[in-house]
Amino acid sequence: MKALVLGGDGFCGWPTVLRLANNGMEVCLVDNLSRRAIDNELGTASLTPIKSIQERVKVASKLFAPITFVRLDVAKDYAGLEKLIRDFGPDAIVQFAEQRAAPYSMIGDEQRRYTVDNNVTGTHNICSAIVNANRDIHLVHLGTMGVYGYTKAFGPIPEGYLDVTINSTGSDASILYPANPGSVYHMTKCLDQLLFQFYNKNWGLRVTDLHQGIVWGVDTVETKLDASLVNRFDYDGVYGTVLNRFISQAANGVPLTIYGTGGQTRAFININDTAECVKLAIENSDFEPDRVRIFNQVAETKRLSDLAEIISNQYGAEISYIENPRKELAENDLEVSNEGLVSLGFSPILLDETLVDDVHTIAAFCKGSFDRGAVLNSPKW
Ligand code: NAD
Ligand code: USQ
Repeated sequence: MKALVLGGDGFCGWPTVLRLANNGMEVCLVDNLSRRAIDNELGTASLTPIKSIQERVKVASKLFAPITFVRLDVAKDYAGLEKLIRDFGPDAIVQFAEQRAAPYSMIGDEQRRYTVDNNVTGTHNICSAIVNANRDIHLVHLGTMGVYGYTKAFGPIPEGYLDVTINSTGSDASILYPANPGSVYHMTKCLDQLLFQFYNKNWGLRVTDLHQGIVWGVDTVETKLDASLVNRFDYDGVYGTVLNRFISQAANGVPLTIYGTGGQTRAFININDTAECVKLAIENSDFEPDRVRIFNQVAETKRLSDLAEIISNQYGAEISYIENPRKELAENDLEVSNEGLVSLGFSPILLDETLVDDVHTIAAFCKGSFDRGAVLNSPKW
């Protein structure tokens, strides 16, 4: 099988490229390296010493199968994208190439507009290019659990669609779960969903939208095989996600930064499982595209105060409660179905002390790169 991985230089994309190549797929990695440029703009960097994309691809191609790299902006170079799809002829396209930090998207008007332009136009360009080049291509998109929102909810969160009964007529319907984004970034993922609904309805586009939870961890089976393959590890207040932040804070003697009460409950997934679930989605491309296939890509849910407690108990770290820079509920419940991916063979890795310990070891090993000034640099909204 041939897979075109867009955004393949990023935190989730790189380990996925390696997983697909390690499983016999021919992979073409596309990236415009904007994430590395944003590191420079923010004055932050991955805690781990990531190699250039050229070095990464060279080493991975020797270890697995040849991987090609194309530097291309999915949002700005439509002609290049369509030509690449025609020339490479992928069976599947994986879309990771979006600006993915909620805090970044809320810094100011420049970042709000960039996030919308980059994410929505990029995703639309891909749909449009598939229609022109080959409608049999399976598009696998990395979406987010944040499209559902974190309210008191209508009960357990189903996989994308909500079964309802219309009061006025008594008739039943299955509707796209009402979108309820908490940031401009999350809003772009809600808009992506509408693009997929239309392209599926009009052209029968075969789309799998993976509503992923917060990813944690750094190494995967493949990245461990050579130091040049090391994955990026964000820990700053803009791109660092909560569990990786807590672990790196514990490794560097910084109190764990709980925003607000810590009563927020979120869904989590380990980085190994991100790669595995995308592989499963591609390997199971043969479904009836009568509607967009939506899976919740999550392993488990955790309340943030419980998460901090686990890390604190394990490493003796202090916990500090900080005024929440975000507009979100002080507490929410979250029950999520992940039965779609489980039915394809997904066996979730659960938060486990040995795995957390591995990440902690890496974070401690990279101590020299930890910048305390980057811990509390989140914008407020
Ligand atoms: P990342 O920022 O590390 O990687 C994204 C990659 O896409 C970067 O290498 C960037 O340079 C590239 N990119 C961005 N815009 C591009 C464009 N227009 N053209 C070409 N390349 C472009 O982010 P990540 O953590 O790997 O996330 C990947 C995807 O997974 C995102 O869409 C994100 O919304 C989703 N996701 C991530 C998480 C998480 O916890 N990291 C959780 C849920 C969903
Ligand atoms: N939080 C803290 N302390 C911190 C950092 C965050 O308490 O130091 C809290 C936040 O207030 C929030 C929760 O932790 O309640 C999650 O924050 P996060 O930064 O880990 O995650 P989020 O902003 O939601 O975004 C991340 C990814 C995004 C993805 C999303 C999945 O950056 O790409 O879409 O997780 S989800 O959250 O399920 O929507």
